[in-house]
Amino acid sequence: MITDNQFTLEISSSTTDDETNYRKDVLNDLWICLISREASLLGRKEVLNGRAKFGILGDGKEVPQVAMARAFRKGDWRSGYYRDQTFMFARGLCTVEQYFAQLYADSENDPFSGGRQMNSHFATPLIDADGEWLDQTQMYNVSSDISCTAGQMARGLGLAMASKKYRKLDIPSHRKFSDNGNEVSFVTIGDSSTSEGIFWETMNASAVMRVPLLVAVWDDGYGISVPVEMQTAKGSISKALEGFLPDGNGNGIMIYTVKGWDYPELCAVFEKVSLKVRDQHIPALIHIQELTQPQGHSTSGSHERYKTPERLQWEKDNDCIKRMAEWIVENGIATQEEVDALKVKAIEYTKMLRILLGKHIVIV
Ligand SMILES: Cc1ncc(C[n+]2csc(CCOP(=O)(O)OP(=O)(O)O)c2C)c(N)n1
Ligand SMILES: [Mg+2]
Repeated sequence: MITDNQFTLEISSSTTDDETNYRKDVLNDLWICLISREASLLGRKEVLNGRAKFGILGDGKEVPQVAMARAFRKGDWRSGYYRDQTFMFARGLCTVEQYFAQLYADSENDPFSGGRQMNSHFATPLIDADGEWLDQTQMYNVSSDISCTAGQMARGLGLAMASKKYRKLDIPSHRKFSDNGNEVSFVTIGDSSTSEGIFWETMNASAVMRVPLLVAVWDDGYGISVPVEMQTAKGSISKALEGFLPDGNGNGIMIYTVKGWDYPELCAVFEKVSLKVRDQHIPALIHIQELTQPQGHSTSGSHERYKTPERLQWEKDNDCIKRMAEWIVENGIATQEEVDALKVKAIEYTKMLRILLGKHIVIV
């Protein structure tokens, strides 16, 4: 788990408590993004060096995920897909060690699937060692990830529906499952997976049933090698969905767009939208635009083969962590030197981890 105790930054004593806490929060988020990026870079190397079979990594999606983690409360559910390692690190649900254990299919140390699933296929337990239900209202809940894209939609809808039912029925013996329906079911999905039928069925049903579903679309402009214009109407899922916008009676889906590199806006949008969804049980979709894939889709490909030099340069210039760091410096939250020092620390931390992990790896 990446926690504050691994993160020690000198905070100037001349600042107020609020300023200090804000600065700490922002820099802690940057730290998580940096560690997550290093884990992705190392993850690809581990596969290409033959120490793991396949990797699908979360680089280029880090910043919106620290923002989503801030809005995610105990009792909430995530039904997502393979890009969400940064969210898991940020919410304290996965350590970097566990992340690599799953990449290595390490049956003893992968807590999510015992080495059976691909990497970044996360889950949290529902029962304790005695087979008793855990109190889900006191936990950050993650439904077990599956590899078929958009498969997370139906589960996310079911979880949201459960909250609606619990609010209506208020069953005393079920208090471990819901706090009067005040949960949000967070679903994450890639831009191209929104072309699938189950995405559209889910969106329609969520509006008809008025359930607390919040869908975040990580839009990196590609589904493997296929650009978004070739599979989404108008090249934009938020535009394509406009007919779902709520009417005067709150029937429909609230739709928001935000750039994936805009850290303050992402935090504000996730916070505001999740409160509305939680309180009013109106579904929402946040279209997170201008994300990137610094290393391409997965370890099985090389995006230099299908992206133009201009696109590759654009992805470098608009890397979400790069832009978050620029915002931090421009707004005096930290100096360039402090940001650079964090980057060095993240590289050292990951290298150290690689040495520790190496002791456990059997090279086949
Ligand atoms: C039902 C299904 N069809 C196809 C695939 C193969 N596949 C894996 S990832 C992927 C592209 C997903 O792109 P997108 O939804 O944009 O997410 P991204 O990887 O870009 O974050 C495809 C087609 C799959 N896993 N499941
Ligand atoms: Mg995509």
